[in-house]
Amino acid sequence: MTDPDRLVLHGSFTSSSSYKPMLFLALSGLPFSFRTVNLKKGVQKEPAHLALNRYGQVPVLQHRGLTLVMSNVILDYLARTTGKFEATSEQDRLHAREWLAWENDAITNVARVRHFARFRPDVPQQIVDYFRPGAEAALDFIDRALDGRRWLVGEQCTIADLGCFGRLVFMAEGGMSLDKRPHAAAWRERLMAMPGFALPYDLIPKKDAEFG
Ligand SMILES: N[C@@H](CCC(=O)N[C@@H](CS)C(=O)NCC(=O)O)C(=O)O
Repeated sequence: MTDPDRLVLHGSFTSSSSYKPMLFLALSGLPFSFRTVNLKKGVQKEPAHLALNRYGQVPVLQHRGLTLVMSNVILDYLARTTGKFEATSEQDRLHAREWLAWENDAITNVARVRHFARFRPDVPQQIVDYFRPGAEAALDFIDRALDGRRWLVGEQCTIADLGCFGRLVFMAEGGMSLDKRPHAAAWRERLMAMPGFALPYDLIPKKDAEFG
């Protein structure tokens, strides 16, 4: 009998969208179960997974009889229900969600370029070239936003930081970097110094796993 209070995250080790809630859980030290979804084999399009996620994607979080999809909805839920990585004022809580909405518009270009580079050699170069300026502009925007700041919102790390960093984490696989973006690079160092931090290939298992 599954404990309804136990968090269950369905995801994939190659997925930045899965990494976002996975990073939240790892940094929080919360116990959870991980269920792997093999994207290469197309398990995300099979009826059992579509019953959880109508979009045929990862991640999915199950908790207390609820089924949540969309990584930023999951981050919002985790922050609200656990109080971790939540901003302290109502204005900052709204700002954190504003960053997540922007991330979904803009940093998604970074994920797209990386996706084509890593998984879709069949995609014509012109298509990748179309998305690359938007990806680079998103990285520049984050860098400027962090000039003089430790975190995107308030004085502490919030879901805004985890969501934005989690989505851009695979940028090197798409030929992008923070090398000439010192404020964003320092922010990444701060994240990487947090207890429990790990990069996706070290954090997300290839098999089902229990954490805590
Ligand atoms: N907006 C969604 C994006 C989810 C997404 O793109 N997931 C990818 C992996 S990062 C996926 O499941 N791809 C497999 C597919 O679309 O078939 C979120 O934030 O959760």
